[in-house]
Amino acid sequence: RPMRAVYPGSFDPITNGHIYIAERAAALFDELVVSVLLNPQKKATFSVEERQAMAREALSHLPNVKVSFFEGLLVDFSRQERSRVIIRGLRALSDFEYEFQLALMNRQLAPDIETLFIVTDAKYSYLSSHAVKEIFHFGGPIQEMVPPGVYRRLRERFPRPFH
Ligand code: COD
Repeated sequence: RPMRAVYPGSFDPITNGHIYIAERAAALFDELVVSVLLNPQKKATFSVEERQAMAREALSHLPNVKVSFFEGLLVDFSRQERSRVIIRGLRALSDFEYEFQLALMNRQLAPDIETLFIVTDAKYSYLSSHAVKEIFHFGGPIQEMVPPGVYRRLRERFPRPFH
């Protein structure tokens, strides 16, 4: 049976840091499912459809990657996808506390599912979806931080004279 992993996240929007993790995970597994969280309680900048479209476009060079979305518990989605591996990216030490809690919680819910951490590239260690949106709002350059499709959608979404 092919080895499959799930890479979950908000991806609001996908950044070059996320893409880097997806590329490395796709090289390790037969199939990688990048899955966007649909959470009506958590206000996202982009709809789940937009977030999937941006991720699909940005990952189209990886033939063994599929983009989808999930609702509810991540471990339930992983089981449904027949994956026993959850991929997460690690940036600085500040990610650790949250990621550690998430991984232990998921292990308690599903002991057979493993969380696998992939360390980011140094050049993406400061990069987050939140930072990209904030820099964009204040007119800063984000072209090196996100794929072209994300840059275009940000400009469409938040038209400003200086963009
Ligand atoms: N370089 C490398 N990795 C990065 C970078 C970067 N520059 N930026 C982000 N990442 C990593 C993050 O560390 C994370 O591992 C992943 O990429 C996705 O990041 P985000 O921010 O888009 O996604 P999150 O952290 O908001 O995703 C949280 C989940 C959706 C996984 C989580 O909330 C969840 O599973 N929710 C469903 C309910 C559930 O099952 N909860 C668990 C029990 S408490």
